[in-house]
Amino acid sequence: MRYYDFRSDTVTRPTAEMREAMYRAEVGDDVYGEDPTVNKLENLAAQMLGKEAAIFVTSGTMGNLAAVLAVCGRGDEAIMGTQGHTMLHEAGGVSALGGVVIHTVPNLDDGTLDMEDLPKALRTPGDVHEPISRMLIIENTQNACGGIPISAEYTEKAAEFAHMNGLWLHVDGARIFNAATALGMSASSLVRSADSITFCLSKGLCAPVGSVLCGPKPFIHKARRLRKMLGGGMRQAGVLAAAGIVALESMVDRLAEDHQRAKALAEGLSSIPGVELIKHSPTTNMVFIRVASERKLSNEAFIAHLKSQGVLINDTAPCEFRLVTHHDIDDEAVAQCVQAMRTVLQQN
Ligand code: TLP
Repeated sequence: MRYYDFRSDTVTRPTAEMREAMYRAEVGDDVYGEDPTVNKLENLAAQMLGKEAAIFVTSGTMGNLAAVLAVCGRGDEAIMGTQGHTMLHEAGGVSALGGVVIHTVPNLDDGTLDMEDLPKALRTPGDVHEPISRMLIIENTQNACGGIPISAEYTEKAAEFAHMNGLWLHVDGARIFNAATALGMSASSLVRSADSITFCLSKGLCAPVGSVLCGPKPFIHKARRLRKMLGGGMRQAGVLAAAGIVALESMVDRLAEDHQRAKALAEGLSSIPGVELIKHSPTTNMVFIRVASERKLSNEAFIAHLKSQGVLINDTAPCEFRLVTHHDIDDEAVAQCVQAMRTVLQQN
């Protein structure tokens, strides 16, 4: 049976061009800095994000963790959203491995952190009772709030606040190219005022593995030691970086197609009685829905019924679900998904 997989854009498989590039990749030992393909990817990424340097890491999670550990010592505090991926889905790594205190601020509906809440989250410098505020993390696109693109203006305001208060601004830009596409601007101008950014090659850009952390040279130098410490020194990683180069050179422009299909999917789904679009979606490649709860269909049963119709989705809360469009989702997949959901809800 063929499954249409809407669970995430992480499920994308490498394209034929990527597999060819991986096969032909020139490699060396990257821990010695001698893998020409990794070096090429890092230079390209730094240039595209407008930062001084970059480091290829195994995952978005490792990129964010290395960034936090490079800036915060044990007992230091990182401010982030209650709906931030670093808070919700990174296994508490910054605290478990770095002894970093997480200070959350609620995300507003539009994915941002309220500029009025941020000053209240600051600790008093010099007060021996308190941790030291060291870092602010924002996420773009903001996944859990709806895949929302966060504007350059907001990022600049957040940076101004951070820098005035001696904080480092890190952007978890796992899907920064989706944000840039939606906002019609370059990724580099979107994150110009941020100190560092992690972005993922392995989501909508279709590379099989990997993310890149970008920032100033001394910070990336620190991150290199941390990557080694975290077990991410990958030796002949050029085989993976080769796919990453294809991702950056030829997969960015097509993200607009995913956004178009998310719109078509949202339109189709919202025409089904009992299905409601939530979280302002879609603004990029994510569609969030609420399915009328009086149906008494558990999330597990709903997901299983859809699976039996060839459609895979994830839930995010009781009666709430996320569907993500990506390279492996074509128009037929969208039509099939809408049809499957209509059938499941008619029959249950
Ligand atoms: N997100 C995954 C899940 O972990 C939720 C997904 O399917 O969306 N930052 C953001 C904003 C992310 O959405 C993700 C992955 C990451 C970081 C982590 O990236 P990886 O999976 O490469 O560690």
